[in-house]
Amino acid sequence: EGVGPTEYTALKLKVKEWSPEAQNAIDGKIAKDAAVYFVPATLRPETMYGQTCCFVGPSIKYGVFKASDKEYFVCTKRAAWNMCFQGTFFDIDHFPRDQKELEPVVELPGSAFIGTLINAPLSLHTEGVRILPMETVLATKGTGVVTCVPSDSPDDFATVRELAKKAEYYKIKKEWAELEIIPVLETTAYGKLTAKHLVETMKINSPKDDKQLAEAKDLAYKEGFYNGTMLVGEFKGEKVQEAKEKVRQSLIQSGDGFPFAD
Ligand code: A2H
Repeated sequence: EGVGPTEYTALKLKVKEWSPEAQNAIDGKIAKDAAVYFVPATLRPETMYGQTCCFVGPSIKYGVFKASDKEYFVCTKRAAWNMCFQGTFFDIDHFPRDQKELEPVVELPGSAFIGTLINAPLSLHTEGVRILPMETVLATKGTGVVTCVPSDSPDDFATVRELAKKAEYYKIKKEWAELEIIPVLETTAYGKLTAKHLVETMKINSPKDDKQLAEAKDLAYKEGFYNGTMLVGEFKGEKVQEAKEKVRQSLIQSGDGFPFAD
């Protein structure tokens, strides 16, 4: 961050079952044999084994964009525009000259997607995970979609804890926010559930404690990267420093992910 673009890994989370509101809006607008994906951007590809849900900003506007003949992506228009220049949308009918010309087949606020069931690549929750709301998602960063790894991201841990506590208020089923938190990597300082450890010991009470969460995020990132060892997956037993790029390449190779610069 700071100098030059951020090199993210974008992940393709395939829709298995739409929320009723999204289903209504999308009916008849997408070919029956096409797949639709939510595409979160992450800096921690090595943690994707621990995904338990995927966040959207409830009041952020999202588009469903045609990426190729058989594939549509859900993200912000800003991100779709960037993808046009990064070779990701390889089969668009019209190359747009500006963001106005880039037309989604459907446009909806994040709130419409809440409850949608998706398949998260590498996640040990193979039964699928849900789209859930996160108030602190920024429309101006990444793709506007954030995959949730509560074992290693303090923001994600604080958010799922809040969602489970106030499920009714957030209009979600409690169990959607209570999928088991899976240990993905172990660090010397914080053990197997880094985010839980930091949020609890730093007494972070809410996803809106942004100062403390920024500090926790920094600690988690550094400790994970320099002193982390993988507990699961293809690179189990390897140092995070080595596994990080290997998981990224593996995701890109399998077609479950692609590079995304912001
Ligand atoms: B990371 P940076 Cl396990 N709004 O992925 C808010 N947050 C966003 C976002 C947006 N529009 N787009 C991406 N992000 C999150 C995993 C992860 C992440 C872990 C631990 C830390 C972590 C699972 N969530 O991020 O500001 C995404 O969450 C802390 C570095 O560009 C993305 O990586 O540095 C990260 O923020 C990008 O943050």
